Amino acid sequence: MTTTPTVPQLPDTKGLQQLDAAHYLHPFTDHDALAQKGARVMVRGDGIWLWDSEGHKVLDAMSGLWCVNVGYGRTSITQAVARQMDTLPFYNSFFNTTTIPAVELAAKLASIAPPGFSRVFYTGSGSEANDTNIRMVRRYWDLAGQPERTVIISRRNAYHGSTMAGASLGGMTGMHVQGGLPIPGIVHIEQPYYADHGAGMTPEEFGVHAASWLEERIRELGPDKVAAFIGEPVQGAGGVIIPPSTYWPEIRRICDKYDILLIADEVITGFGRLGRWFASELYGMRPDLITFAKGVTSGYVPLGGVLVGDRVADLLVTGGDFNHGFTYSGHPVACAAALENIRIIEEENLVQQVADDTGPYLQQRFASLAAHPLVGTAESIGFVAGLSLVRRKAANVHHQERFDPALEVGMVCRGHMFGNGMIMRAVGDRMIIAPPLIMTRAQIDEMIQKIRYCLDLTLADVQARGWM
Ligand code: PXG
Repeated sequence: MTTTPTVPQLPDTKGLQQLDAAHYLHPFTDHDALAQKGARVMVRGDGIWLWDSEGHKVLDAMSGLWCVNVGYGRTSITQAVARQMDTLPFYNSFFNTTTIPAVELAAKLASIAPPGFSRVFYTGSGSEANDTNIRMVRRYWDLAGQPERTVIISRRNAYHGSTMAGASLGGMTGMHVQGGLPIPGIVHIEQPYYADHGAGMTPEEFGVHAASWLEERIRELGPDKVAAFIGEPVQGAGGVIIPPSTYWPEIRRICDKYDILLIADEVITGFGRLGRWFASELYGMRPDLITFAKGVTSGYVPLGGVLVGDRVADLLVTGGDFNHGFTYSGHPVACAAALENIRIIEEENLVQQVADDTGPYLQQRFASLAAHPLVGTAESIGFVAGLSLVRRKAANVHHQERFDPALEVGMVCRGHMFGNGMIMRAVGDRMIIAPPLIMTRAQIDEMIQKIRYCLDLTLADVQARGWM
């Protein structure tokens, strides 16, 4: 008879790291550097906490990768998944068939989506969903009798995924230089980042100005060539870039003027992260299509898709076959996980809690970090937040002095965070978080305390290196 040990056995970290280095190609990773350090092995999660293979407890302020909205350890999701696996682990939605979870989730999504969205197309990820968007808007314009409308306009420093189309829609130069991207038919305008481009303007003036770059580009291309504009309501992977309040309404006005479709990529901002089911509602975007993934299942099982607004859907459903789809479109297990995840978000009132209580509290506490000698600005909206590390502070953001990017101060800061039980990401010199939506006020206090402590360590480190 075997006995259950009361203290869980720690796995063989060194052995796992060696196997990892020998066999596992990680996403976005310098493998030589990783092999020297050895990968950190995560073994368990509960609530907002993770434990690694050496027994360290870590506050996961990134919700995994912007996705574990309801936190770790939700046994009702694992049970829903197990039940569906036992009943019907897979069936497809091709050839005039469907499955119960796929239908029920589609109806549920229609009920929480903004007005004018009654249909969904499922994918396995956010990248596939954005590929779907390109195919769908081009199909739409074909059916609408304007097949020459093919160009999609996106923005620099946007992130829309890592497939050929996703990376092309994205505006990451580091991705474009590898593999001859972007693919044809995708062009980029500048991002609405006030600190970089708003000198001499108020944020509100800058929002309208940044939107005018879209109109300029439409006129250059010819409005009859442009199919759609795509943007994240708040840029996530680009460093939590929060646009001025005037930006999206002006973008919508321009899209209306030239009859261009608007795609809101809500892979990060959906499912309560900004205190609304979808951030488009917060910003008055009124998009035609909404990309989703991540928070739809809280990352427990992969799922993504496109919420299709009635303008596009009405033409698509009467236009004959749309020759597009994936083996795992509407995967019943993923849909079962999503249904239970959404049920939890509703039962625990998490969207409202972020909107009315913990979101404003995080905003106030996070803003207090701007007093730190190393921090230029610190801003948040809902449950995403970012701060800029600067060499010399100034009340006017455009008078602050930044660090030489080659010093990689953000990575130094990230090292102190990771080394002290705190997951806070670095994007250049911006330090960013996106905590699980279940985080309480007391946990926000604990997190801010950890961040401040690690900023102190970074400051001492940067001064010791003579960088400041
Ligand atoms: N759109 C947005 C807005 C995203 O943030 C995707 C699409 C692609 O989703 P998939 O499921 O294909 O990964 C994302 C993904 C980072 C980071 O470094 C962010 C993402 C993915 C990987 C890393 O912040 N976002």
